[in-house]
Amino acid sequence: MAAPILVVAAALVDDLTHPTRLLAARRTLPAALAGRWEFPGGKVDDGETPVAALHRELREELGVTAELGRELPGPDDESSWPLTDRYRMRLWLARITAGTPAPLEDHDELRWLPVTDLHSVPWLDGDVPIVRALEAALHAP
Ligand code: 9L3
Ligand code: MG
Repeated sequence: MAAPILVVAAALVDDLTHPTRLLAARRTLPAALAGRWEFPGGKVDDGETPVAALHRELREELGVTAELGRELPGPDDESSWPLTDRYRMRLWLARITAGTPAPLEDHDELRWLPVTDLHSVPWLDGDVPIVRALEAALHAP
């Protein structure tokens, strides 16, 4: 089978050093994923770097510009997280530097979740382990 496609996403927080809130986005498609919540982002295009793809996705999906913080490394090659047979994902902490996030594409709701209450929405199955790792990373001294 072909190598999994790389997806990039952002853990958008209010403050990179002392985060108190995280932006979650509710998907509208495909039908199997509609209504589930995710870290906003998407597929890296051919010839595009992962970081450039993430900035593009944040502009297209939310209408924002962001500065990236550290990456939350996953267990796969190139520090990615397994999502499904078809997709793997890399995730960076990020903070909005311009724009007010709006659900412009592929989402119908955005919500700032307290970092102490990240499980109050139904995350995509693939994002759940990443949410857990993020919680651990944020609570680490
Ligand atoms: N996906 C999972 N978690 C995420 C993101 C951004 C994406 N946080 C999955 C859903 C899709 C695939 O990756 O099956 C491609 O994402 P998109 O390009 O449809 O956003
Ligand atoms: Mg997307």
